[in-house]
Amino acid sequence: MLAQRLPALLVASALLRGAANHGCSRLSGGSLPVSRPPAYCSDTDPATSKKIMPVLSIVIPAYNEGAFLGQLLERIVAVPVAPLGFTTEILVVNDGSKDDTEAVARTFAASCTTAAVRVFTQNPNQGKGKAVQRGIREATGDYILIQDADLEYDPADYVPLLEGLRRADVVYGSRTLGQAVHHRGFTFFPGRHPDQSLGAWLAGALLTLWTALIYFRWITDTLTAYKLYPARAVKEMHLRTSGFETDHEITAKLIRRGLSIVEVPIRYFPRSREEGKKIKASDGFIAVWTLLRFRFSD
Ligand SMILES: Nc1nc2c(ncn2[C@@H]2O[C@H](COP(=O)(O)OP(=O)(O)O)[C@@H](O)[C@H]2O)c(=O)[nH]1
Ligand SMILES: [Mg+2]
Repeated sequence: MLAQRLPALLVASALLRGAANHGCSRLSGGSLPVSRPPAYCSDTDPATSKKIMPVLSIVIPAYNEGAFLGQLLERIVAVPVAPLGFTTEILVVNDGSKDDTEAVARTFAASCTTAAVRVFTQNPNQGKGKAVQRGIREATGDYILIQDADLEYDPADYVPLLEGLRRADVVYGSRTLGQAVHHRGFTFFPGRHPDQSLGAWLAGALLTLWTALIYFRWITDTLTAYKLYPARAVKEMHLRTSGFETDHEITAKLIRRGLSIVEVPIRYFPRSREEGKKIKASDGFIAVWTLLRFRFSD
């Protein structure tokens, strides 16, 4: 009985610690704990003495997401990142889609006047990881944010993600912490969204424990799609994987290079397989192997 409940209890206690460490009240506002100067505000043009705004590159790997992409792009350009000191560029990487993903992206790029939108095409389909790598190569910004092409995440959460850069080199959006903030009360499955499958929740919890075991880092949501990296750190990596596991390869390499990672709570709106979800149970096993593989090799 205890053995059955152990993962849930471990995650519960860690969530509480995580909430304390990570400042879970961020979504509801409040002042920023400034323990380090915000790296992104530091550059000044020596000729004009004006602040140079750092560029945030938003990389969108998209595979058959024509139904969601247009609405997503509209939501992205509506996010007020300028008050945080950033300008943005958006890079859509169409990963060999068979639907109208490419047309939706190009139509938006042609009509958008408020942000630079660039569209790249991989043919044939090569996997999410390869699409992310194309985006990383093409990005010209100082920071790279990965944004899935569906509507499971809310671009409004760019604000807490960018604010997280005041506290660490790398920021991950945690759905687990987000649930702890938004859905209080007792649950056997802490951090689980009511519409998230038990299997997906369990895979996430086990990956948290696995990462803690082999890297000594507590990351409540290793599977999150919202990951904000310093461009230089990921551009110099030689990435070897091509699917969903590229996320874990990058996490492993960031930790091994000594970069600090902070998590901030984010919202999550899980979609079903019928609505287009593509990640499978087998990707969980591949994630476990990937974390182990890059613990000892590069
Ligand atoms: N499955 C899959 N997804 C891809 C591929 N290339 C890009 N993606 C994108 O990867 C993102 C994540 O997919 P999703 O099924 O929602 O997985 P999850 O959000 O990680 O659970 C979506 O934006 C996909 O369009 C690919 O080759 N295969
Ligand atoms: Mg998704």
